[in-house]
Amino acid sequence: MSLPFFNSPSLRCVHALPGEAAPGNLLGRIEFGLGLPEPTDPRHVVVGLGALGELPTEHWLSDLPVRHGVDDGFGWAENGEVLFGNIFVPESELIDLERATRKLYVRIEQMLQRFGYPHYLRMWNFLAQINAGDGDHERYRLFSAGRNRALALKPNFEQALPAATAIGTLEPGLVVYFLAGKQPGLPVENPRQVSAFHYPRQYGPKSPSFARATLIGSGRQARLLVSGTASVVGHESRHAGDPLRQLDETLANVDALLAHTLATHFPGAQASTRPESLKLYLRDPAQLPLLEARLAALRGPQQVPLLCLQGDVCRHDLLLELEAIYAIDAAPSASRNG
Ligand code: 3EB
Repeated sequence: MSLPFFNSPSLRCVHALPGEAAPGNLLGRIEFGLGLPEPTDPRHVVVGLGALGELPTEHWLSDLPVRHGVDDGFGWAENGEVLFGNIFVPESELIDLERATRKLYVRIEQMLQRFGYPHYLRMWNFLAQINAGDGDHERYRLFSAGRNRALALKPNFEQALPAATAIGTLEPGLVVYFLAGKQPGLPVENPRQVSAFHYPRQYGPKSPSFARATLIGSGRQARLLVSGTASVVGHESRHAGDPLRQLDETLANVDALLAHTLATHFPGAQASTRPESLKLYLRDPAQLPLLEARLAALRGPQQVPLLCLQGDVCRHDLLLELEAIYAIDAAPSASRNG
């Protein structure tokens, strides 16, 4: 079967050791840890989160040749199908966090247009002290409002939102990295969850602008880029204080998202999903041992790479968040000729 969207990046995400030479051309390398030196290669990103396992680095690799450079303060790399971009904004430029975020996202939008990759696919946001500030002055809410004000400049922006992650770091400043496409991906929502862009007022003056997942790829080789997913059902946080129950609720959310994706976008196809890479953000690293059996089961017999990081989730009562990439293997639908 073929899908009504085409973004078939020869793109892989690999979790590995920093020095481990992964085969392929490098689009981006994200290193997680505290006190790491500032990168010099524009494709390298450093994020101030404690790495809890032995795989502290995420590589985005491509089979196609990659060009890279620096533009308007962004490190960038492109392969003709996708653009990887990244930027670090120091705390001194975040005094008015909402305005700074709005300006940053406007610059990102301009960059996508300038480079000819107008479609957001996936955004990662790492913000220091994400839960600091009360009520609507919480830093996450200010960030969220600024992001919304920038993205809402586009008509129908809620129909083309990217999958995203927003996590609190232990080091100052804001790190954003992203993937954008020449062709659009397909945003996917989760039937168990109110769309984040429709969250009610109680979570802030502007709702968070992201999709639950982005479907990319075509036909038989599709991938689902799953947003940071937490123990949120409807719009409410569940199981405050209980990390194991929060993980189970999170896994139920991911399962529902996968089932919904297959039912909606691969009807009648013999489609199955398998995880390719996983990332867990955990507020309190002391809780990791409690979760290990569940995580091993999630990784499956192949023991899919799982990157475990210490980070703050954007609501006080959420203890953990999981993001993932799933491959979707679909046999040609019986009603078509291949
Ligand atoms: C949630 O479901 C959890 O603001 O970009 C997850 C993923 C969350 C991304 C974001 C927030 C974001 O609302 C929080």
